[in-house]
Amino acid sequence: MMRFLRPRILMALSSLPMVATGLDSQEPLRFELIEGSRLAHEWGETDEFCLGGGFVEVPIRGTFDVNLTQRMDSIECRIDAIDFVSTTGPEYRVSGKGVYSEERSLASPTAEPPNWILVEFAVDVSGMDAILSTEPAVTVSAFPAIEVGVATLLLHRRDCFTLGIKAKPIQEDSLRFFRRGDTTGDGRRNVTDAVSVLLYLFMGAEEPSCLDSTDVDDDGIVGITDAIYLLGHLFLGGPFPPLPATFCGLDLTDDPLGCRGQEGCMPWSAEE
Ligand SMILES: [Ca+2]
Ligand SMILES: [Ca+2]
Repeated sequence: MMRFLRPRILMALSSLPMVATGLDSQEPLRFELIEGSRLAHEWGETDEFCLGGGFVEVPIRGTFDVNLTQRMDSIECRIDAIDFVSTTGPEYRVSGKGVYSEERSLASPTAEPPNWILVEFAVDVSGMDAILSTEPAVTVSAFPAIEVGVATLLLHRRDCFTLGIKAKPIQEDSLRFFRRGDTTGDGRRNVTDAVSVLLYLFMGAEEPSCLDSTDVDDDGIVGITDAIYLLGHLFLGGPFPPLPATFCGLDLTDDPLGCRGQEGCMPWSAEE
């Protein structure tokens, strides 16, 4: 394959295009609650927690922002600007912020991801002065379709709240997880990906939806070196592309390239 490509590479060297378009990777993602999100309030008449009093569960709607930070072996999500309000029944408002992180060992990047995420919400329920916390860790369904159950006890009021939310990003294409080198976004890294880089650079092919994945050598520029790097890895025993490569992740380096996401590419998704 290298032999086949070399003449075209040489021909094209004199007109190396550089691509510098994309999205601001620091921009928070806005999520909205979807059907099924609820706030349950239970209270007690005696000194026993939440017993003998009442119970009301109300559907809620609202939004929150998530700032994603990926490190070498973890993804941290800072939740901010929580604004939930009940849609029927008693008026409850929930605001606050929180953080959760998901960790994975680089020693076994293709292992199943952990099924728990530690969540800490500090939430005020209007007039109730409540703090909701998920400590200890709670289980969370597949990220980023967040599904969290949060329970708390307010000892002095004998009140209990349970916050159950399901959320999705408002803009589906705002997710920017990718596998570096899988330029076609099909979950596999092979010669087709190298060819697609060349077709984009030299044959006027459509811009890939994720330029970060096309920047195989992670130098911040989409160029012919990216195709060469990938071919070297595939056929000459060259190194893996820089993270995220063997699983879906975020760009760890600051560059002007963007990524409009890759279908089915959630954090830690291993290669198919
Ligand atoms: Ca591919
Ligand atoms: Ca590059």
